[in-house]
Amino acid sequence: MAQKPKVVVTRKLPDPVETRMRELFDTELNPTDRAMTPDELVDALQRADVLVPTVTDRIDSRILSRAGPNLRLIANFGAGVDNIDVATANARGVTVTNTPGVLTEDTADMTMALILAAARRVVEGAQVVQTGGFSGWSPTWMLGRRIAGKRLGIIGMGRIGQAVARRAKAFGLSIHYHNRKPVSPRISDELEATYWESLDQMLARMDVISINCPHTPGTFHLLSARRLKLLQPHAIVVNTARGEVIDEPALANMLARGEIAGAGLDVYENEPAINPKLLKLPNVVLLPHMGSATVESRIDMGEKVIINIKTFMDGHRPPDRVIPAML
Ligand code: 8YV
Repeated sequence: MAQKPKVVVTRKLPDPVETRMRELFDTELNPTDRAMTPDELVDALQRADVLVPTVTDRIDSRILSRAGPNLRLIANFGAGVDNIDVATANARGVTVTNTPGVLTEDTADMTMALILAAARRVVEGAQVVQTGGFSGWSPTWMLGRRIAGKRLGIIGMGRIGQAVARRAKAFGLSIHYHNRKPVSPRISDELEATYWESLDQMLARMDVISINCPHTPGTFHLLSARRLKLLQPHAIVVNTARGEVIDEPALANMLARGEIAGAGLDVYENEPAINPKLLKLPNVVLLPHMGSATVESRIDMGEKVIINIKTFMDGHRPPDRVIPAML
C-alpha cells in the first residue's frame, strides 16, 4: 500500500504490540492510557482510517454518525463487541473485527478461580490472615462447600464455556449447559455434558452457574430477578462474561438475604461502578474485569488486532470480522 493507514489506538497496549503497530501503520498511541471522552472519541473517528478501541470505549450510533469519511475499520481490542454498534458501523461501510480465541484459556482459568474462591472462601480466608486474625486451626471454622460431585450449569457453550467445562470436569463437577443450540456430539461426549433447552429448568437444578455468553440484546438480564429466584439456596453464581447478563441489583439483594449462597464476579453492569450492596457482602468474590489480564493474552490480542488491520488494508477479508447476525 502506498500510504500507511492512520490507526488511532484509544488505550495503552503492551509495548511489543505498540512497537509493531508503529512499524506497520501511521499509528497514534495513547501513552497516558486515560480513556477517551465521547468528544475525544468523535475526534479520533474523524481523523482515523482505523480505530482500535477497547471495552471502555462506547461506540454507539450517535458517535458513529459523526465519524470522518476515511474511517473504514474498527479493530476492537477484545472479544466482546457489545461496546460497538456493529450494525450501524456496517451500514456506514465500516467493518468491525474482534479478537476471539486468544483469551479463551485465561478467561476459563479465571472462571475456575472464581468458582473455587467462592465455594472455598479463599478471599475471606486470605483476608483473615492478612489482618492478623488467624489464631489457630479449628475443626468448624472457615468451612466452605466441596465442588467435586456438584452440578455446574454453563450459560453459553462457545469457546470459553467449553474451556470452563473441560476444567470443571477435571475438578469432578458434572457439566450442564444452556445454549442456543446443542454442541456437536463429539464435544458433548468429550465433556459428558447435558444440554438444557430450558434455562429455567437448568437453573433450578444446578449448584454452580457460570455465565459465558456474550452480552447482546437477547442476553441482557438473561438472569433476571425472576430467573435468579429459580436458583437453589446453596447455589453459587459466577460471571466472567458481561455484567449486563445479570440483573445486578436483584443478585445483590438475593445474596444479602441469603437466598443464594455466593457469587464470584469479574464483570459488572455499569463498570467501573459496582452495586454498593455487593461491596459489603462476605459471600461474594469481586474482581476488577481481569479475566483476560495476562501478559500472554494481551499480546496475542494485540497481534490479532494487527493481523485484522493488515489483512483488511491489503484488500482481503479480515479473519475476525464480526457479522451482526452472529451476535
Ligand atoms: C478484554 C473482554 O479485557 O475481550 C473481552 O471481551 O471482556 C476482556 O477480556 C476487554 O474486552 C478489552 O477490550
